[in-house]
Amino acid sequence: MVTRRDFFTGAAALVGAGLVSRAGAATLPEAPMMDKASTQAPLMPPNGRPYNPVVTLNGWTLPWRMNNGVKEFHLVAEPVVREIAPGMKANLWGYNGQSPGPTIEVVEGDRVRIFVTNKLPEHTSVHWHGQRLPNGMDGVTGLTQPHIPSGKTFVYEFVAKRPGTFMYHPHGDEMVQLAMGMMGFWVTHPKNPDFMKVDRDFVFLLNNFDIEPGSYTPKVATMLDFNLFGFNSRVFPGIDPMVVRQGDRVRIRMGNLTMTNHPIHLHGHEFQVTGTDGGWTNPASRWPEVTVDVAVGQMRAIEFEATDLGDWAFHCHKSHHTMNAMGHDVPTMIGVDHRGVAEKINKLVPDYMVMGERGMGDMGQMEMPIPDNTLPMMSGQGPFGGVEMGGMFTVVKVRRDQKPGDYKDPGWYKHPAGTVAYEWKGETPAPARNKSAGGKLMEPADKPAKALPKAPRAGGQEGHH
Ligand SMILES: [Cu+2]
Repeated sequence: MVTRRDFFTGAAALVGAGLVSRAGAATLPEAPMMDKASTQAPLMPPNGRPYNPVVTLNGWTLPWRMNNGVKEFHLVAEPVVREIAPGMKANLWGYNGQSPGPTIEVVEGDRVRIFVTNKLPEHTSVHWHGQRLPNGMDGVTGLTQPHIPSGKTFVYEFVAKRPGTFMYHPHGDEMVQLAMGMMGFWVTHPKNPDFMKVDRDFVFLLNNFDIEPGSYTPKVATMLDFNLFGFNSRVFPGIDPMVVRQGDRVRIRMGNLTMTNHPIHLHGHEFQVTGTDGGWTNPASRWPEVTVDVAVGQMRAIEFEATDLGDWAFHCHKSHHTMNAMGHDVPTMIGVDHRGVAEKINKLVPDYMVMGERGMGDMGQMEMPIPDNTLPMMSGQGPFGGVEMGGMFTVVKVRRDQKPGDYKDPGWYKHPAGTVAYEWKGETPAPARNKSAGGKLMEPADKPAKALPKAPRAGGQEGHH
């Protein structure tokens, strides 16, 4: 962590470099770039006040420079190429080489100066969602500041007054710029690093895109019918797992800049909502949940004790949000017997194939030719076969031997013998069912299977008559 000595040597070096009285007179801080879409190690603060850094899922934290006690960051708004998952890239707009932009981490009470250079083909601005700041730093084009024209750099400066969970995004031509991926996370750490301390603190934004299979650029006028849903502009199986050590207290912070709400669900553990973009929740107001709905423009911080070993699914509970682009225009064919139809069509189109007669589960396995630069609608291979998921899905991996601070993927969970659902190898006669006529319950006619437990019958009246 940061020592007092680091702090003083850092400050001394900057004072030696020349006194800077006004931001405008200073040289621009360096604008670090990122060219990878993988999760980067947390940035341990090299100077300034100490804090416990967050881990940005499939993202990174922006380094800063100290300038006379002011933390200076440099964001460059620009077109970027983002790998959405292996096999698909998208032409997005973002910051410093990626979309979303880098996470900004500061400490409560820090004076912060952010240089924003606009390399987009149109004007932009940056709104610092949730912050208490001077009105003129709020980033609403036309209302609180002029547009930042292409090629220009603007300076934002304020004190990070309130600790908590925030995000940033443009507030000018917003529909287009959000649809193109312009957004980033912001965490203001508490002055006291022991306040609400956790062992792992993951952050990411929820995204939606409408990118036609085979194309690279999102459709910017789409209102609701998006075909890609992601965490930090990645979709499963491109989203990294969140790796934790058994017994860790884990925080996951999410912000929603999509056009719809996302009920985010964790398997195997209960959590509490400990924070929103409005601040930490009052402990007396918390209750246990396994799903939290994150509405548009909201942020939620959830916390839980990682008690149970395993690979626990973590996903949006809207099932079409755990599905990639190819799944969105498939007709429902369940129960449609199209043997005759296929035969007739095959005479005209030899390769014609009908899909989905028995559900779409086969499609997760199918090696169907798909256009370039898109993803199968559901994919991802697990240790037992196809996971049949896409979009907003990843895994919380809880391991006994994961070292503190180690986020490396430990591979699939090795289940202890006898703890995995298994196939029944005995007889499987037709289950006993009631023969109801006109809603009247009758005595079961079929003999119940010898070894299988009786299936409860309609009405749940078993044993009550
Ligand atoms: Cu969702």
